[in-house]
Amino acid sequence: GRSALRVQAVAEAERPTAAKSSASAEPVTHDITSKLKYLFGRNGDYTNADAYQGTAWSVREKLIDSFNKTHEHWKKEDPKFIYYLSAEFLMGRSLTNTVYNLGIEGEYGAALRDLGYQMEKVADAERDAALGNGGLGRLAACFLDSMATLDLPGWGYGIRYKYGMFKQGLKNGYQVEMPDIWLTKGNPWEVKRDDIKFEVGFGGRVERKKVNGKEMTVWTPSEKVVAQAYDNPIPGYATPTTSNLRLWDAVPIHEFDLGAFNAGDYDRAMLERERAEGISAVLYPNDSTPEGKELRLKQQYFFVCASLQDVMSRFRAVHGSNWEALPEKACFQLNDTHPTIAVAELMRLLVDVEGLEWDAAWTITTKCLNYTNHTVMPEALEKWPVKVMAKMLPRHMEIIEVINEGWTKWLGVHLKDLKSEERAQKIAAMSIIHANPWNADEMLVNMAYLAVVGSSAVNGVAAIHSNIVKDEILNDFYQIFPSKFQNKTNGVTPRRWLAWCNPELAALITEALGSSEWINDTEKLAGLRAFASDPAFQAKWSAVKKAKKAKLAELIKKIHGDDVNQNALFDIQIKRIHEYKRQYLNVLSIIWRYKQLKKMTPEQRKAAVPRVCVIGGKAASAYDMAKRIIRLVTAVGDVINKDPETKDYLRLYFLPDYNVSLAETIIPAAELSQHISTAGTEASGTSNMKFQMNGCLIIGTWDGANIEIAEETGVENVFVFGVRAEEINQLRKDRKNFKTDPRWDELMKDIEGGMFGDKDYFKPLVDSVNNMKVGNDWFLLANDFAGYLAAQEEVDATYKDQSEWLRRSIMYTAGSGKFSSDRTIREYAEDIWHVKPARPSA
Ligand code: H53
Repeated sequence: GRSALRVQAVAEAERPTAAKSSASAEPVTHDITSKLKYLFGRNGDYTNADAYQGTAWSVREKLIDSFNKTHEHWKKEDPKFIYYLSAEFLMGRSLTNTVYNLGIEGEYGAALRDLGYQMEKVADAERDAALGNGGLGRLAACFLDSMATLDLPGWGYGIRYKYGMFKQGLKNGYQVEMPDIWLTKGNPWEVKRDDIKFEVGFGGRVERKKVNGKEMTVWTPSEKVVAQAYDNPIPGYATPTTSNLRLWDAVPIHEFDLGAFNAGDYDRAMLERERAEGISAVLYPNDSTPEGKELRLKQQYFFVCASLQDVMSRFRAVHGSNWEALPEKACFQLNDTHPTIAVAELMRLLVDVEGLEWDAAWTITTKCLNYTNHTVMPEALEKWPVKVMAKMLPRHMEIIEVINEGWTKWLGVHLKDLKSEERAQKIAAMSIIHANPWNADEMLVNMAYLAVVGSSAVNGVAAIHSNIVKDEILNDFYQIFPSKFQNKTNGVTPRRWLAWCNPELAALITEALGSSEWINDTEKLAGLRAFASDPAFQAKWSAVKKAKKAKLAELIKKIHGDDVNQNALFDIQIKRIHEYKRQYLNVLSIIWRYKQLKKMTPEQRKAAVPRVCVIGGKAASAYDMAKRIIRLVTAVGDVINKDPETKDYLRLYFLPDYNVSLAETIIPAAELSQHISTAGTEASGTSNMKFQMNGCLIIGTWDGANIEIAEETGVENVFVFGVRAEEINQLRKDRKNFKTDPRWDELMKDIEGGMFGDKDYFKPLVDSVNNMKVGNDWFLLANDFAGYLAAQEEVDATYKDQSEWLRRSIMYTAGSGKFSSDRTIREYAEDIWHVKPARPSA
């Protein structure tokens, strides 16, 4: 059965020798070995990687049982579904999450022990499913976990990339990128649906024709591919519900172009295959910056087209062509602008294929769709050239033109009280199709505008961000549709990001609170506040942190060969490398710390708080500045980690190939984490929430979800510094009048002068922030530098008082209840989706 998880079991599973009833483990042991025998032809003498395969293929069957039960139930009940359309799902590993969510970790842990293995090591053999870049993709994965846990009928829809996020290596301290070949050993977590395939077309021509006496538009694509479905079951926690992530693989229409093959034109026959497979081949490695590549638009249309057809075909099977009722049975969440072509595609399917009148189709479309904006940077919103769209999706371009005509006409009426010139300006500013501001000859389709016009609800992802969306980015639209705009502060799943990645802390929390109910009711974590100042509890809390630090130290040793001081403050910044996230500012403060240590006498140094600084994150392959920042981190690390005078007090390590599973090791070990984006630039951030849950103190700016985290934790417990979002426009304008701190000037000279070598390579980095003219230092590092150093001093002072530090640490976890994605998903379900739980019987 699927019992509610007892954290006691988690703690027990951790102990390698804990003798649990092997009677219950025996059938599982047998199942694992027979999987190895009959699926892989193996007989004994297994590696951890083998044990992983056997275990995963065995667990898969339990997962599918649960999946089938859930979907039988949903089929019978026919509830309204939410479909989460996302170009990215950053799932990470599945084994641990699956056994814990299904409540079968006890049996499987025991079975593996009987076979002589440890679950943790076996789980470590799994490759991450890295079908996403960063925050946006991981958010989608957390949302799936919460939707299933809350029994909400809902699926994710996306692309089954053959190559996910690239693997990052370091060569002489520079980033190198390697392909993520993640499917070579098979994927036990997916089910290929040979019966679920849809055609997706591109290019070609559009004609008006009489079909059965009715004037219709017929699109004849010049190129077609098939979208092949793969289902990835998503187990909820402490519920029989297992939902689904359906990913599409692009395959050729004809296995071979037989005509060409018979004529001996082998190359041409293979071309179709290559072209089709190219669509789902690789994830674009960009995070929060658009990649205006045609293939990217093709990917977007590919998965949206297949997903909409799939939903409509299931609807048709039950409700026939009663499309007016579609919004009562289905709604879609557009995760950023990436799936926005859905607005035009749903119109096309309803009007051209199903024969509905335009206005009826428009009502249905706008009722079904909702849009989440995830970025404040206007240049990061997708805009596709009309030329590209018209060539690749000629019918969609027409539809968008008609939508825009109707929209601008409606605006004209709505704004009739404005003076005609002003009205014309407003309409031009809100037109979905507009000229490229940098190239007046080029017309663009603004995908965010299309999404807003085509949706019922538009939301931002943290309070400050939603306000910026309303007041700046989409202000014109907000003026017209104030009630469309909402906030849904992001969240993370407390299963993966606390209970499963930190079972020791989970066990302690459960012991203190007297139950493990907090795992799906995180508001209960507030009960920890009562223990925050209790010395005995602090001692236990600290012991867990120490154990997790030891694990991270082991990892650093494995990667860099160095032993680090485990009593040092573990100071972490892990996220995509981006100028707005300001890893550079972090490095500058580390250099400053190093220089201070160098000036001290050995006695003075002994009084300093030792730190182990860790930075990790990938740079988009074409993002030159980000790559230089990585090199600066490694170069500074090379100098300070070897310096015999200071190396006991300060280290800096770059951990390559930061991904979900690495985060699961790093976050529980962190004591201080850095979220130091320029105020008003990070839409939300979600790793900040994961650190908070794990009792890690935050040094951060007044930005994104940091603000709400500080409010929940007590602002006085957070190291806040820096300018406020309202100030940045003015500060940017005043750039040339800004007087830099003398310490800043010194650091710039150090880097420029070659203190860390590679001075030519670092020159553009120095120039990007150090030349006090308008436009330089766009992210205001110089403005925040002094405040940041002061906040760092406060960190040191607080760390010296361990009981105060531990009190704060407990207060962080206690204040993290709001940041469960269960809360976020409940809000989406109630305020936007209007979907209700539908739990199958156990
Ligand atoms: O989305 C996260 C936010 C984070 C934001 C991130 C994001 C991407 O990862 C990619 C594209 C994009 O527009 C935004 O940068 O602040 O927490 C989830 O909402």
